[in-house]
Amino acid sequence: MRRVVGITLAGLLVTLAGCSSGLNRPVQEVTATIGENNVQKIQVTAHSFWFEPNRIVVHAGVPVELEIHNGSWIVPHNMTVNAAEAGITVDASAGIPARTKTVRFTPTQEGEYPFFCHVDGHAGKGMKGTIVVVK
Ligand SMILES: [Cu+2]
Repeated sequence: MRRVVGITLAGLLVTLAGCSSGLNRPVQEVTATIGENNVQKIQVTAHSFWFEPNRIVVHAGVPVELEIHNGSWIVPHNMTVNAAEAGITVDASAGIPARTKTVRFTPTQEGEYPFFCHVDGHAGKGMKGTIVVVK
């Protein structure tokens, strides 16, 4: 009986971890809409191991409010953007139990800037994406 429970628990943990690969996933693009208060709001879910969406289009010169939600109950995730030249510096960890983190920045320069999860080898498993700054 104990063995059956152990096996069931292991199966449950694997299911909860969502150990599906984020590699070769299709591009899912979302364009921010500018709200009444002149803020572009975007929500991103960090799954194990991919971001949804993985391509985020924002407008230059308009503040961005980015809400990162961890879609996993047991795997901590993060979103990092190192694009200080474009006004985008993000290092937001969405852990457990604080699974949602909101960050704000104002992109200043058009271009494409990569983002990734810096936890363990998650980026290599597919936790990567692109912030596209347009006029
Ligand atoms: Cu991660």
